[in-house]
Formats: sequence, structure tokens, C-alpha cells
Amino acid sequence: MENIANEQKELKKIRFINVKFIKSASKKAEFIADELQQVAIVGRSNVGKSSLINLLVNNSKMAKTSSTPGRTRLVNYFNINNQFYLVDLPGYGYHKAGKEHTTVWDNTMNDYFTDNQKLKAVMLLLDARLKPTELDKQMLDYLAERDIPVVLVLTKTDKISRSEINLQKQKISTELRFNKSRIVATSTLKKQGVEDISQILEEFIN
Ligand SMILES: Nc1nc2c(ncn2[C@@H]2O[C@H](COP(=O)(O)OP(=O)(O)OP(=O)(O)O)[C@@H](O)[C@H]2O)c(=O)[nH]1
Ligand SMILES: [Mg+2]
Repeated sequence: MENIANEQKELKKIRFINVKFIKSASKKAEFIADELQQVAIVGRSNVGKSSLINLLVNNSKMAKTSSTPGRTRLVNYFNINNQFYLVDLPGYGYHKAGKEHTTVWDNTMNDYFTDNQKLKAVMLLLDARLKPTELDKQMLDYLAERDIPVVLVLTKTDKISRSEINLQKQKISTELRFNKSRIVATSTLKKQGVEDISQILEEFIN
């Protein structure tokens, strides 16, 4: 019986097989509003959003990554198996000289999240080594207020030990009052976390 249940789970898991970059949008008029569902990726600048996309789709050149924060300034859409869009959003908390971000969402982000019926889940990325910032908490509250399901993704776990990863999961779960089963540890360097994310996303995409 258990085998059958496991097999069914395997079959339902999200696979990233047929992946296409569709477009970059800079304003509401350019956003995609077709019938496909969407899963968005948000997080502080430089936390590893574009790298995570590349890990998931198994192509290091799909999304542009950079060691310079603030690289992704646009909303980038990737079509996954004609099943849903993976959406790479601009990072927050990037301090450009004379232009400080005091809130998480600029107008583009607000427009993206407002009345987006096709948005089924958001992956909120947190550096596994750091405490969540005020902006991370604002983002989480913002999504909670809109009843948008969130998966917390810890990035760069290759930089800490396994026990530190577990401790961090526990701390974050307590501090943010967040269900531990929705916290995933990832490393793009070690190619870890794809299976867990695939399984969790399956709950939201149908
Ligand atoms: N060691 C390690 N480095 C990582 C990992 N993921 C990302 N990085 C590095 O972190 C830096 C930022 O990665 P990006 O994927 O460009 O980050 P981003 O969140 O898309 O950044 P913005 O587009 O600027 O908001 C790059 O130098 C990556 O190589 C990881 O799992 N392990
Ligand atoms: Mg990026």
C-alpha cells in the first residue's frame, strides 16, 4: 500500500522538463495574464533567486545570475511544461546610492501581486546563514494578508553544516511562526533541494 502511495506521489511531482524563457516585463501592461498558473520567486537582492531557477530547470544559463546585487530589475517569466510560469521577481533591499528601499514592494511588485488570480504560490528565499530581515518579514506579512501560499526556501546551505541547517529551520519556524514542513533547504552549488521543492509545489499547481 505504501509503495502505491509513493508511486502516486512520484507521478504527481512537478518536473521541469520543457522550459522556455518567455519574456521580461517592466510594468503592469507587460505582465502575462493568460490561463497558465504562476509560481513566483521573491527575496532580498543577491539571495540566490536566479540561481535557484537555474537549479530547478537544470540549466545554468536560463536566468542571469550575478555577484552584484540588484541584477534582476524585471519580472521574468519562464514557461514550465506549458503547465505553469515560474516568475523571477526583482530583489528587494538593494541600497543604491541615494535611493534607499524602505519597503519591500515598489509599484511593479504591488501590481504583480494585486488581483493575480493565477498566482498559486510564492517561494520566499532566505539566506540560510542570516536572520530574516525586516523586509523579509514585511514580505511574508504582505503575502499572508493576500492569502498567497508561501514556501520558505533557505539558500546557500553549502556554507553551513547539516546541524546548523536544522537549527536554522527551527529558529525560522519559531520566529516567523511558520510551518516547518514548508521550509526547504537548498544549495545550487551542491544541487540540493530540487526534489523537496518539486514535491511541495505539486500541492499548489494542478
Ligand atoms: N555558495 C553558494 N552561492 C550561491 C548559491 N546560490 C546563489 N549563490 C551566489 O549568490 C550570488 C547571487 O545569486 P543570484 O542568483 O544572482 O541572486 P538573485 O537573488 O537573483 O539576485 P538579484 O537578481 O540581484 O536580486 C551569486 O554570486 C551566486 O553564485 C548557493 O546555493 N551556494
Ligand atoms: Mg536575479
